[in-house]
Amino acid sequence: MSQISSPPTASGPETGGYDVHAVQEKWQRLWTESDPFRAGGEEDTRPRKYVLGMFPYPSGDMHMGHAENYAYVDTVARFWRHRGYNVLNPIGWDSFGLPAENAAIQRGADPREWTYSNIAQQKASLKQFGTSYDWSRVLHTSDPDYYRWNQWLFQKLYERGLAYRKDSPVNWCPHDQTVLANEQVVDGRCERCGTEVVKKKLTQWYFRITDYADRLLDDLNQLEGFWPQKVIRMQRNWIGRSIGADIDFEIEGRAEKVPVFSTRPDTLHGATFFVVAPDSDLAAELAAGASSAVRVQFQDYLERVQKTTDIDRQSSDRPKTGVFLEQYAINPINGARLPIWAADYVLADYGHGAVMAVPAHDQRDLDFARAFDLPVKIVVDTTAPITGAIPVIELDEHGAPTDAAMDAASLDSIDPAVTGIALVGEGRMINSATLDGLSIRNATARAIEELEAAGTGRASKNFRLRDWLISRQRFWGTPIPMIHTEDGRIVPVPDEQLPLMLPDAQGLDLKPKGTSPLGGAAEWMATVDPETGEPALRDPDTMDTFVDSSWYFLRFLAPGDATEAFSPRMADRWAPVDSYIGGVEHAILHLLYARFITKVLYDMGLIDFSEPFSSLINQGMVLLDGSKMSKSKGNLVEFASSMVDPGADAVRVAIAFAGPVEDDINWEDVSTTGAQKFLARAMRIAQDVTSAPDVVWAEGDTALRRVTHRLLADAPGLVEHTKFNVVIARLMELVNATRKTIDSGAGAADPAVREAAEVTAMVLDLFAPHTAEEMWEILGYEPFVGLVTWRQADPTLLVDETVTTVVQIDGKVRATLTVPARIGADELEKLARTDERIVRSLDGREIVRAIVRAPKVVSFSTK
Ligand code: ANZ
Repeated sequence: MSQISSPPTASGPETGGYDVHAVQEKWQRLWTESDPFRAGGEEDTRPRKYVLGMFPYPSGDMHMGHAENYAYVDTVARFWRHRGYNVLNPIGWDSFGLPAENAAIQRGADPREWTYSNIAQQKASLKQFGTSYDWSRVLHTSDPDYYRWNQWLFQKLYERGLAYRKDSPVNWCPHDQTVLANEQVVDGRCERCGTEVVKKKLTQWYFRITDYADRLLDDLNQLEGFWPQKVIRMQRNWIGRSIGADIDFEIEGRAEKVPVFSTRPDTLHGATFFVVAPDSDLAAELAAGASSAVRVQFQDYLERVQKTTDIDRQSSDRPKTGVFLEQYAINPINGARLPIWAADYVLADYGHGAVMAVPAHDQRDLDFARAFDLPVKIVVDTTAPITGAIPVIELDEHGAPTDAAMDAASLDSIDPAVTGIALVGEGRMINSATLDGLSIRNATARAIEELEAAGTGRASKNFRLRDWLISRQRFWGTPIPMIHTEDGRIVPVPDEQLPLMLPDAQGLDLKPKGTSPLGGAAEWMATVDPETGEPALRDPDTMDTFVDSSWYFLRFLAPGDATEAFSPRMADRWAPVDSYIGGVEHAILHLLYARFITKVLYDMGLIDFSEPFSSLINQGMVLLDGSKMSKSKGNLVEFASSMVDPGADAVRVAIAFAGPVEDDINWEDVSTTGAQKFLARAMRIAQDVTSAPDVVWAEGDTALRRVTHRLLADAPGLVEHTKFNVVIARLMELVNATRKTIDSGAGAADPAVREAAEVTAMVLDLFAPHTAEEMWEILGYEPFVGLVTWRQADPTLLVDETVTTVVQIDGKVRATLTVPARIGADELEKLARTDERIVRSLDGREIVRAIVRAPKVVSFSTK
């Protein structure tokens, strides 16, 4: 028996003399020296798996939330290696972006130095954690040889008409002094700093992601079952496809018609007023034609609206506000004159920024109508859905039902004007001329037909998804590779001049001020028009870092490649990513952008798949004091320091054991002490084994062998379903069973003990690789256990030893028997017939038929 002779270390007596830090150091050194986890090259014929964790920001404050992510990624990567796959598991840094830049400004440092020193620190922590990355493929998005290809991508999108510039109201963070994408506005506030976001009109670069809206939505079907349902639902909602019609309204005294988008063209006869977004061009034009009092009122209102977030504007519990613009729209279907209002519940950048208001059947319109005493006209009888009489309602001069009519009709009890509740349910059309009597669905189709025939409308669809605003007025990002010529053209920087590198940050004022700091780099800004040679200016903006992360998984396939962004041949070999692992906070933005760019690359013929991530795992958050760990909240356990005392393996085991992957973990509840004890127990088992290595597997059917082989058989399914906590519980069970066998008669020489110890080491490698490697060596093998192929479970050891048999007489259960699982039918029938309870129940009756389904059921029929 080999025993560690050194005295217990600082880790405490519970570790039983297992010097975790020495073991950790040793294996990290050996891994660095022999690089065993590098992905196999072209000669490698094993099947391939691409396992990827969402790459980190080098913001300098990695905490247990990060640790959790890297632990899980490593478990998955190690698992597939054991399963005989050639695994690609790379790591890189998403190293451009606001957090690094803001931190750099606060500390008066160069964002470059600050970023790269954080990367070095994070790299060291990840190595300390025992992660099995392919370290030969590290990339940083802030390296010119990476962002050069962002510039290439931008120009490819530009060539395809998918990158364009537009003047538009954008979300503006007054604190960070930068534009934010819709996705970066959370509850009306800047995702980064929490400042309330305002609207500002600016000329910006956009990617035309809306061209891909249908495909981004439809292709989610392919991901069903492979991505978390919640993420698929969030993506669907975000894209938000609405089917309906565009309907053209004439406006009195105005030449051009105004289209509105409606999902309910069937309710066209129920429109009683017309609403425009106060911040739309149309509203300004209409207000200009109103009386001076209204013009002043409108201007006041507009100023207030501009300070209100879209979220607040759409919230239903806010009182409705608006201004009557003293103008009228004409309903194309019946010529009704509809007063035009400006109201903030209509948004300028959805649909056409104007709506036909149908208060009887739309809650927002009803709230507004009730606030300003506008008529409500019911056009769907929801009391008589599909069958029943169709009441005809008498209308007053405003087109609203008369009181008498309302009293007479069965609708009076649910009149929205009285109840305040819009009628949104199924029903039959009324008060709608040619549509009367139709169901909503048929009326919708008929209304669209009529509008199309009259040339005043057409079927259409709308998306909630907006084009992707990609320009940022910040320094630390990819310079946009475009040139603004003196005569107003915008042309790409010639390819041979790429990468267009960032200038030195020295001497530049990086503080946010609404224009890009690059604009202040006079020398850098000055260039020439590539066509005429005349002086020209560079574009001073940089790209949103979501551009960087939209395709990085392809760059890992050949990160040093100086001739192309990625190798289509390598993409063919490795991509798409088989298993993508990261936080649910990226459920919308990052995943949507990566899906979009993947589809563009597919359309360019560069790749033959159109979804980047075949399966997605979202881990839960790590909480401390009830909320997500974060530096600003001061509830942080630092990644690096968490490992100092218990060692990396104990932290990893404690995390994986804390609960299901997708659940949040309360760090207060996580015990590294328990994990330390468990690892020390496992280690002691390896030390206690006395039989020689490489003996054939143990033989016979023993309790210990059953536990060992159950683990071998079950762990793959458990890992694939990310039930890591269950695997650890099963490992603990195995370690305990082994200890019991060692301490009992058979003792440490029992081959079943060696077998159990070897399986423990191999499975433990998924969570505690240093301990596992050390055990493997103690058991007499060459490194690395990380490369050992999964052993096959012996099927004869997997069947339950006993099972329960149900015995029925004439369909009624009369007894249950505990029988050997492999019992034969004849033997089982004999047991059942002679069972005391059965004999008693039969009470002398004759059995005419016996059906035996061994080992579960015996069924007797009597006369
Ligand atoms: C008339 C109508 C009657 C409507 C009815 C609904 C119910 P989703 O489903 O979100 O696409 N709408 C159109 N443009 C708008 C804008 N810029 N701001 C606010 N609301 C706008 O919603 C589409 C519906 O929202 C459209 O259908 C329109 O109101 C309104 F019984 O038209 B509907």
